Amino acid sequence: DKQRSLLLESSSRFPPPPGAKLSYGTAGFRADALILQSTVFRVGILAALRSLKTQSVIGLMITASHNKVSDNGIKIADPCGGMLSQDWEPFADELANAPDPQTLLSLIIEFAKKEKISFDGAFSAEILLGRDTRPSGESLLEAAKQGINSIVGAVVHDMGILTTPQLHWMVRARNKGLKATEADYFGQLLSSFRCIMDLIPNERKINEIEDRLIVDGANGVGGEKLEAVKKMLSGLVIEVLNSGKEGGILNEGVGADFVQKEKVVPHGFGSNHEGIRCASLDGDADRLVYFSVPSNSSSKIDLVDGDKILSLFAVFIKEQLSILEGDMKGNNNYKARLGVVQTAYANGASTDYLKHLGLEVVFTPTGVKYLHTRAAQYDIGIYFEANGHGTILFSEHYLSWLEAKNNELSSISQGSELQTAALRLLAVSKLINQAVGDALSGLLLVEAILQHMGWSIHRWSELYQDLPSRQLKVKVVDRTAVVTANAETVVVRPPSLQEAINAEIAKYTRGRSFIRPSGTEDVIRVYAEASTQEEVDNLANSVAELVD
Ligand code: 16G
Ligand code: ZN
Repeated sequence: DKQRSLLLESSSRFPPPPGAKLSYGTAGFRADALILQSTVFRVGILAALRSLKTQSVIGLMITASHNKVSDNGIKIADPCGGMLSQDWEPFADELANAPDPQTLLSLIIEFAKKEKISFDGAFSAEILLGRDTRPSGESLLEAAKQGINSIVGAVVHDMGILTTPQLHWMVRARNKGLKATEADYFGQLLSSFRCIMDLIPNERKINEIEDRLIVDGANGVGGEKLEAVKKMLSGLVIEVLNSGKEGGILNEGVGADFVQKEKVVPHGFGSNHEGIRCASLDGDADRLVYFSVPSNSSSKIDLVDGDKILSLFAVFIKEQLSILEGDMKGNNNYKARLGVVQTAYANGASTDYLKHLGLEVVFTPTGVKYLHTRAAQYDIGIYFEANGHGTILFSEHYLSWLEAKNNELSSISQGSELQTAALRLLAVSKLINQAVGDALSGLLLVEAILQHMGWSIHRWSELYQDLPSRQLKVKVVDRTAVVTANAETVVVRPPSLQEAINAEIAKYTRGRSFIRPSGTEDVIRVYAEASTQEEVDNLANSVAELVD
């Protein structure tokens, strides 16, 4: 029939690269852009199928995040704005690796049957497409469109150049029946930011805080979008460096991944920025870290990573909850379940600090899909990876309670501390992206909270002292030989490797170390922590030797 011949005809125009084996991985397909045409075309088909299956709008983002500019990648945003449901990943792999159009067609037919996807035209697939600033994005976007259009009746909206979180936000908004343009996104961020700023208690307004922020845009889409936000913003002065307009190369010596891993200033920053609050975004603006340049410094920075952003958010949320729950007037009372989600990469000092605040801290494996799912189990779930990806999730149930509480309070005690706390929490839920970690919304929330607390970046950084840590990677032939458990903290295969690691750890004060297979590269990653830099370097090296 028509559908079959359309699929056969269009896929013959996108032959897969010979010899390449692609895998959907932690965050979609990622590879050298030159070999991605066929993969992106096929993910276009997949997205249309996903839309038919869920009867919802689906997102497709073309980006390779913090990887080099010659790479690219593609990932799917599910109806709620989150990552593609994991049970579809194996099908994504099969599609990408099908050797010829006929095999591809059979896979699709078989899968559609299994998933009870109907092509009767009662519902038309609808896809939102976005891409980052990579030059290869333009032709890959075309390939994605052709993939989508090979499903009869599918509708595609090219949303242009976007940050990854913007695209996820739009998908979520569309499926909630809300307005979902970029202007709507900016509008929501700016009004909720303004709301938190306007609710800062007067006595806190005399503060030590410098109102200037300098942001490293990684020469990517985040810098570009921040320039747009900046123009509409009051109460905060932002200067964007590495916006991409000065001709710098995407992610090269710049960006959140570079800054967090190397702990040195990004290109374009130096001694003239001593003591000033600085932030860095990654290439698609879903990661955010802060830093400051100490005086005297070589190029070393004082890093304020995802763990510390998480801690700042937790302190603020907790403050609002204790105001709100400390003196419950009226009869509609409820105690929020607040939870914090980290990975094994979280600095041990951050976990201690959070537990000390009385918070429930849980761990998941690396990768947004795991953290996000876990955080969604709380009324308010805060998750962050040390690398700066994270957000705060509010349950629908809690938000309706909060709305009702706010209405009740506004009639009995308009403008009270209690009502103000409710309003702040509601504003946070609108400012911080509910679909995925978002550097732009995260940055505005950090800025609003620092102003609220009257804290400088130094005060913030001193919440706790990071334990010295070290990350190494070991190239291996087969990374799947290493299998871990307990949120990647224990090696279960090869046998007895964990005992050997334990024996090394036991030699150090506050020693901690784990290994895990990377989800994005052919390497085993090693992480270690100990009380001094010298000790931690030794620990990391000896654990790496055990892997080799
Ligand atoms: C991906 C993940 C990120 C994770 C990183 C780990 C998403 C959207 N991104 O970039 O969360 O930290 O992979 O990489 O899930 P690795 O497995 O190579 O260490
Ligand atoms: Zn990213």
